[in-house]
Amino acid sequence: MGMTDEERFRFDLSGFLVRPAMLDAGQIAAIRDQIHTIKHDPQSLPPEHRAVPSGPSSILIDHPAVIEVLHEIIGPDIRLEGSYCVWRKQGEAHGALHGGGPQQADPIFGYRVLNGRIHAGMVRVVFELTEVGEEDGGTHFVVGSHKANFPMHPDHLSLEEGKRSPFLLSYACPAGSAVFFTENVCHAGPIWKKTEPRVAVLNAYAHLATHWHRLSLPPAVLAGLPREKQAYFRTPWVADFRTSPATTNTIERFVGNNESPIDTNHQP
Ligand SMILES: O=C(O)CCC(=O)C(=O)O
Ligand SMILES: [Fe+2]
Repeated sequence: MGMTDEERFRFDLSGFLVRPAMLDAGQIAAIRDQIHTIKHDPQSLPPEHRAVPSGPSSILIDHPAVIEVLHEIIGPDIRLEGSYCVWRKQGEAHGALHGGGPQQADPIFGYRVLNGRIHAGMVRVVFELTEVGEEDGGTHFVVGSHKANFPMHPDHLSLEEGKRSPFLLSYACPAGSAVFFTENVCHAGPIWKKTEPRVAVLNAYAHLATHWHRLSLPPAVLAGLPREKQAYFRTPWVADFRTSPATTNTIERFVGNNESPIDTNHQP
């Protein structure tokens, strides 16, 4: 169980890792269907299914082969900060290269390895629901930049053919694969080149004690999730010293009580 030595080596060296073919054909089809409806006819869905990660896509929240990697690269206590999906047509893009370099010092994004353990800040997991070829325009990474000590050099920030950094790499994978990357690696969602749209769910996980994205999940979607999946959206704290011994913010504790996953003090 857990990451293989090769996966750990690869993720540490490059800043990203692909676990191929983690979903079966039925799961892929159901999530693709949901995303198609979210993007083209959301009103036909019940309110609790109008955004990911709900309904068919809720299996992605706590997929065991994803969680085991996140526990090794973030730590045993994690939250899901945000989730979105794309139905990216040929010619569309997410945008330019971003991240990398001095962000390394930031506690939210920083990437450290100490005592034989990886401590990554925010980690994005892309579930590819379309087959992706190396040249198709999947997510691209300036490998190693998650550990860079100097600002990203402009010579390495182009997505233009012929001007790309030799360190800019992507991946090929079948539909149903998970792509993990530290948000500290310089990355981009370049122009999608394939005629078949890129369909994907992108989840951002972080340490239980940190909080970057303000929760944007519609309340009906959150309310519609089973308690053990809502637990991944629990409020960001680790220990409550009002009790003795201190209470820890575990998934088991959350599942066993009625607490809202939303910090009601901070709602607009
Ligand atoms: O669309 C992509 O491939 C990359 C998305 C991205 O940059 C992100 O979600 O942080
Ligand atoms: Fe990004």
